[in-house]
Amino acid sequence: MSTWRTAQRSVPKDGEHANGDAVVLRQEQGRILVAVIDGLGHGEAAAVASARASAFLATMSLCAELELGMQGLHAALRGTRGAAATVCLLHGPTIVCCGVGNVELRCFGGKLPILLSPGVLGARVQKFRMCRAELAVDSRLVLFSDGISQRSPLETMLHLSVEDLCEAVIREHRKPSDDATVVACDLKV
Ligand SMILES: [Mn+2]
Repeated sequence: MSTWRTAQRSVPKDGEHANGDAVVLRQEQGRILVAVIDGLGHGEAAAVASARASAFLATMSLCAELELGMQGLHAALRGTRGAAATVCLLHGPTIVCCGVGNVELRCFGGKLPILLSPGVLGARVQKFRMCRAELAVDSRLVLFSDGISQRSPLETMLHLSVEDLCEAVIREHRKPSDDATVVACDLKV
C-alpha cells in the first residue's frame, strides 16, 4: 500500500461533551493501522475506556501478529467499562482485521469476509476471530460505530471523496442517541 487517503468524523451523543468513541490512524514503515473504538455506552466512563484503548493502539507494534495486539488491547481495557473495537492492519495489499463487538467494517472494491467476534474488550472475549484478505488495487474501507445507522447506503456514496463521505454519513445517518464515528480510507496498492 504505497499511498492512502483517509478521513474521519466523530461526534458525541446529543447533549454530551465527552465522546466515548475514538479513532486511531497510524502509518509506519509501509504499515497502516486503522481502528474505531466504541467505549460501552456514552459519557465520561465510555471516554475513559476509549482513551485507554487509543493509548494502547498508539504504541502497539504494527509488525506483531494482530491477534496478540487484540489480546493486549483486551488486557489494557480491564478495569474500565469496556469497549467494542474493530482494528485493521494493512501491509501491501494484505489486510488483517479483527472486530470485537459491533464496530462495522465495509470494504468496497474487494471482498473482506470479516466476522465480528462477540464480547466486550476488557470484560469477556471468548475468541478473537481474525480475518485476512488481499485487497484490490483501489479499495475503500469504511468503519463506523453503532451511532451510525446500519442501513447507511454507503454503496451509493462511492463517488464521494472520503471527506465528503464522512460528512454525509454523519449528517444523514447519525443516531443522536449515541456517539457516532465514521472513518473512510482509500487505499492505492
Ligand atoms: Mn455506541
